[in-house]
Amino acid sequence: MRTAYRTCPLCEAACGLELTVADGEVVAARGDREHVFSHGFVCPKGATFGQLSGDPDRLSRPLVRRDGRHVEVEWDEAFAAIEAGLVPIAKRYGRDAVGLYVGNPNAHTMSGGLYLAPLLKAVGSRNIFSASTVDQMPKHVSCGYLFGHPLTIPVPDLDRTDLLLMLGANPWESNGSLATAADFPGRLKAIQARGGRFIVVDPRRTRTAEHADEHLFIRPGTDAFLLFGIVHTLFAEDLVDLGRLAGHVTGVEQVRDLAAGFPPERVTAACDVPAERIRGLARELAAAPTAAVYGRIGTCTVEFGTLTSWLVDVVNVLTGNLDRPGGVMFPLAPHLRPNSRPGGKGFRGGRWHSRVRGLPEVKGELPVATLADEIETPGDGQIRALITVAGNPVLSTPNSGRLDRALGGLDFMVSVDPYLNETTRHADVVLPPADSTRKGHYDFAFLALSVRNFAAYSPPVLPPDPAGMDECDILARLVLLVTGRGAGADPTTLHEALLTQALEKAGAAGKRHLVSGDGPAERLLDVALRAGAYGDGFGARPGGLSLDRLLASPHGVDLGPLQPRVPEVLKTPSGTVELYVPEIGDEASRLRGALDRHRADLVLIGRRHLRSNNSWGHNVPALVKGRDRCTLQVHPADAARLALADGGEAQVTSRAGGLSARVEVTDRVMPGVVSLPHGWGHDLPGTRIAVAAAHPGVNSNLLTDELVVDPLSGNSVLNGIPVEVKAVG
Ligand SMILES: Nc1nc2c(c(=O)[nH]1)N[C@H]1C(S)=C(S)[C@@H](COP(=O)(O)OP(=O)(O)OC[C@H]3O[C@@H](n4cnc5c(=O)[nH]c(N)nc54)[C@H](O)[C@@H]3O)O[C@H]1N2
Ligand SMILES: Nc1nc2c(c(=O)[nH]1)N[C@H]1C(S)=C(S)[C@@H](COP(=O)(O)OP(=O)(O)OC[C@H]3O[C@@H](n4cnc5c(=O)[nH]c(N)nc54)[C@H](O)[C@@H]3O)O[C@H]1N2
Ligand code: SF4
Ligand SMILES: [Mo]
Repeated sequence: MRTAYRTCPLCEAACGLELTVADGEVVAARGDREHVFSHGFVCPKGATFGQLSGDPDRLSRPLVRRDGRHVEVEWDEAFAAIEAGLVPIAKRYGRDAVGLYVGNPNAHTMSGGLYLAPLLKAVGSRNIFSASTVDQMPKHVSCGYLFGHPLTIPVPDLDRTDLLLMLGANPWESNGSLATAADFPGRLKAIQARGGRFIVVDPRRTRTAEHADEHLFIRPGTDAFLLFGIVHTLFAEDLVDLGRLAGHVTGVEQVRDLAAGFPPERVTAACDVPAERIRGLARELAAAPTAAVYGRIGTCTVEFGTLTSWLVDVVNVLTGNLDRPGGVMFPLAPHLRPNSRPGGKGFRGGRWHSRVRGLPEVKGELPVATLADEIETPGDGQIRALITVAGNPVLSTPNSGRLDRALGGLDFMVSVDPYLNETTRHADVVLPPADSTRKGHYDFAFLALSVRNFAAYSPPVLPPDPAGMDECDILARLVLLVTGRGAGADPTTLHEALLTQALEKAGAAGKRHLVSGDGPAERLLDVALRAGAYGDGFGARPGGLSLDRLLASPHGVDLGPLQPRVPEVLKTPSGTVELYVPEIGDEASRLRGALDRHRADLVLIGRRHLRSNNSWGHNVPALVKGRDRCTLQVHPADAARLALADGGEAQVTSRAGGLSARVEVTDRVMPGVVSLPHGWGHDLPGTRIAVAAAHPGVNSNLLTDELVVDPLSGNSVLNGIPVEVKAVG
């Protein structure tokens, strides 16, 4: 028996785990009490780290489809099958004929942070899709406009704020997103304990809402009205005060003009929040010593996602809370460097458009809502082969019934994934990466979104499985394969080329001999850390960060509370926070037009449960035990009106499709709103996920509509879907 420490890779909270290892297995996981950031916090998912890694359904060898069945093969054979299937398609039809979909866990692996970009570049296709367009793309776009770069995202300074307004987030279940905060619930309770408040705006009375000082129900998809009502009030009552940001902000007058069309009396009927309460929120945010507005999934996966995300930060700016302690602030991750000076090229989306629907590119990718169009529609640039890496779009993207059928029509498909599931069952070749116990971990994505600056690296807990392959090697071999260097090419070639590139970029071309790290990802991390904001500069700043320093600090290294970073952090052409761009003006006009829009009788929203993890936690018995969680929540008044009985079946239909679900009558949802969680629907044939298949639930994305997107980001609309519900039997 021995103890090992490792960051939990399952959600954005980045908790430190204390693992017990016996006989080459992780037999227990609990919170690491000495961890500098999570201080012993763990949730039920993190506690199953060992079971998830040791899941008997997890693939240990590649699969190749023969005569409609997936059979295990050796790695070389699998790569040879990919070369034979994929390369001729790219040669014959061009690069765009190969599409890629990359999913959420890529944000939680070192291979995703380091080897995905080279793979996308090597394939060279415009048909790149990711889970970002069913998630946070609106925030990237709004931050791109405001601060000049889509990754310059401010996070609420939870540990110091006096007032937190949270819209469309349920961190009591999700543990937080675009705000890495281990023990998010504890940090919220601490706000109250120090005399502050937090307010939740949500169409459901969530667990977070139950703990809040106030919960306001809001009609799904209408947060932009509420927020514009707040902005209107800030101007009307002369409450705008930019604080220390004065001189660093442009466009205030244009925002005033846009907000003129949204007085609280006018927006209240659309969003169902009383006008007096909207005004009150504006006054409270302006008066609080410090305040932060934070919006998440419920503000992004809606028709006005970018406008709503923009409004969140506009309120932060206008109340003087951007970039000050207790407001919203910009983290500085250890593998990154501050900018040398403010100003830059700024951000632009729509550099190209999707072939079939003309939807704009953003951050080099196209909206996943149009993936099925690109596969189904014949012509130049049609997707004939698909590569998926850590994604399950058959459960996670809108109108996924259609996508499921489209995947069946591909000429060739490769999936890098540890499971044979709803998506990968369509693959001709499945390449399963080594599990989390056998790989190192560093959070490239989430340390740049953390509410406190810190650094942590975890080495592999167990030695490599001789029959397995690390995901960096898998992705490297795919890169070499698609660039014509053969199925058998040695991945070391690419590892070394990337290291040389990284050293050059860090201005450390001659320092190769100083780099440490056992694996290729570790060596790249060492370079990034040593050249980063707190780095040792390859010896120039003794005591600074390096891989060795993190290896010697299994509980992480605390780097202190967030620091003000304006103006250095701004990459807009003017070097200021640019509140106004014409694209936003157009969206505000469109929102005006929606003020008096007809309201559907019933709209669908999603929800998350503490023991879920999008679509792939459901094969762990401890995470699915107990009552069926995949129920359709219906308000008692709607249930009465529609003659729906608690525990009975209901048929739910939308423009996109239909399904039947078990009804749960509850006043947790507001009237006119029904809720069904996503990530379920594990009863499709041809999968190898026994536990999940025994608890299948239904796929809520059979109902979501791929034809409606947030125009500026291309993000899918997954909340506020008009539906009809009828009792069955
Ligand atoms: N209706 C509705 N739909 C939603 C949402 C919603 O709120 N409502 N939320 C959306 C959001 S926020 C997201 S992020 C997406 C997620 O969408 P996806 O990323 O497409 O789906 P996941 O369920 O996260 O699937 C992850 C896949 O990665 C595999 N995997 C796990 N670990 C690894 C690994 O280390 N390496 C590799 N290669 N594969 C791995 C799993 O087996 C699984 O197949 O879903 C979205 N869909
Ligand atoms: N347990 C668990 N944790 C997870 C995940 C998981 O699947 N399970 N997924 C992870 C991922 S990939 C992500 S992106 C994060 C997401 O993290 P969160 O954003 O915190 O996710 P949710 O719990 O879905 O909370 C979204 C809330 O928005 C509400 N909502 C829906 N529509 C609207 C609307 O129009 N307006 C407002 N104001 N609210 C609305 C919903 O009722 C819900 O309570 O969670 C991560 N953590
Ligand atoms: S909150 Fe997230 S990071 Fe922490 S233990 Fe749970 S799943 Fe892991
Ligand atoms: Mo997500």
